Amino acid sequence: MSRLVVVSNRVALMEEGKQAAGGLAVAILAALKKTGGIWFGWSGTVVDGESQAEPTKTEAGKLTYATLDLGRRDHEEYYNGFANQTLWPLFHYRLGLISVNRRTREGYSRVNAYFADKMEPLLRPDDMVWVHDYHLIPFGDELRRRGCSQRMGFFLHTPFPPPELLTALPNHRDLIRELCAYDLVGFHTATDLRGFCDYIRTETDGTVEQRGAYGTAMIRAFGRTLMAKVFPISIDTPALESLARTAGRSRQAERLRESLVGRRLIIGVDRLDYSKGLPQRFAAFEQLLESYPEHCNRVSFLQVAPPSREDVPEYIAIRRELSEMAGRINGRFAEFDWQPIRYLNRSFGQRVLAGFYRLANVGLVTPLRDGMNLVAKEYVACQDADNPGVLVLSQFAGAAHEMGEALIVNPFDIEGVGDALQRALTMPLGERKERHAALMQTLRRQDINWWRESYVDALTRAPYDFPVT
Ligand code: ADQ
Repeated sequence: MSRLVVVSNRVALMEEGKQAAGGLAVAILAALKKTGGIWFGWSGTVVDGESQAEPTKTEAGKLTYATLDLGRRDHEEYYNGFANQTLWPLFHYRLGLISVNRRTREGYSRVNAYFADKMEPLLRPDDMVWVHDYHLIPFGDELRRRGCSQRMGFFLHTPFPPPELLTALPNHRDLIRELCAYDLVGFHTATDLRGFCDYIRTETDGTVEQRGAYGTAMIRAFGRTLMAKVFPISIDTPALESLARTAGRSRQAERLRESLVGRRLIIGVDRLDYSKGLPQRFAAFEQLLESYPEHCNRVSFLQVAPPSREDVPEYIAIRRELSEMAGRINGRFAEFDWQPIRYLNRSFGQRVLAGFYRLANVGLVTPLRDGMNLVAKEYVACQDADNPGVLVLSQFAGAAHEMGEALIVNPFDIEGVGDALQRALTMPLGERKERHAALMQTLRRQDINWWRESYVDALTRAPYDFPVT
């Protein structure tokens, strides 16, 4: 069995025996523990001056964590700059928010080359390399330039936009050429895969051969052959189901229940990010109270939104906008004993969140564009099957491709989302159970282990040998 080498922008460094932070980290650790290997990437620390000269290695059984501190300039140009102010908005279809400049693109290339320099001596000839996300698109190409011929796969956690949007990026061909250095490129949905294939067809002289009815393509471009395939990421369904059964009785969940004094609860949980559609969501809740005043003083909306990427101006702006909106809507509708929106800029542990999800009658997940959205899946897995809540889900979340039994909404249609909330709050038990059971069937069949195994299996056989699905 080949050793696995995982490369991601951030490494979730875990002490032996401690639980990893998120589902993805757990899945990656499970894969690494099986095959042995390395998890390589940024430590999360920014230092004055140059980036760290040699990686810090931490051994944990068969697994080695290799991390690097980034110098301030590298962090600013690679991470805050090109990754988060150019690629993130571009990949989320937000051309109006992209900032384009040569300095940050050079910084992005420089840091990817630096990572490759530090990774290359750690690689063995029969290793398999699995690179994650938009920060590291050029990483595989940089390794190839250093003579590495190992099997290399890439997985994109964000959407992949259609070529009409992607071509707004100067030198977009360079980025896609770099992406084609991998043997396998994975996407969350068929829409993302189509964006990539359309780009190859329209912007290069490469070819695309669709394999099977859905989800797999053989790409020949830039002198290489690679496989592109859909792997919808998921959650650790059984673990969350069992966690939620007891988490509903945790101290925090009890406090939340008591504070509601019999009122219904709508919940939203997101990183504070403009892709998550939070202003539209607040407006939709306001619309619910306006159009269906019977919910005034009967429903509370809990929105948990820990700040992220606080150095980026657009994130400062959206934080201000949301605080103002929450204040205005609460000022308009609140009673002396009822606050319509409970807006919290903090994060909670998985157990507490699971308890909150279980208490909530409605899970409101309305990104304007999202690669997958794991919160949608977590909310469903945490419900009580005998009395489940209803998921209201944006059609623009990758999760909507697999979760058609949710109430699917257009997040830009504020009145439509308001009506969907009304429908969710008044849905009969029989319909709620039916929808929940159907959603759970998918979540049990395609959980995070299925995702990881499908990817690693495909990478083992990429690019030529893959089954017709
Ligand atoms: P994110 O944009 O971060 O991920 P998401 O898929 O919802 O979005 O994952 C967020 C994770 O963080 C969830 O597991 C959630 O429970 C947790 N989380 C969110 N808010 C929290 C809070 N307040 N406290 C504690 N935990 C919180 C990116 C892409 C997504 C894609 C994932 C995985 O943008 O589209 O689904 O990667 O590929």
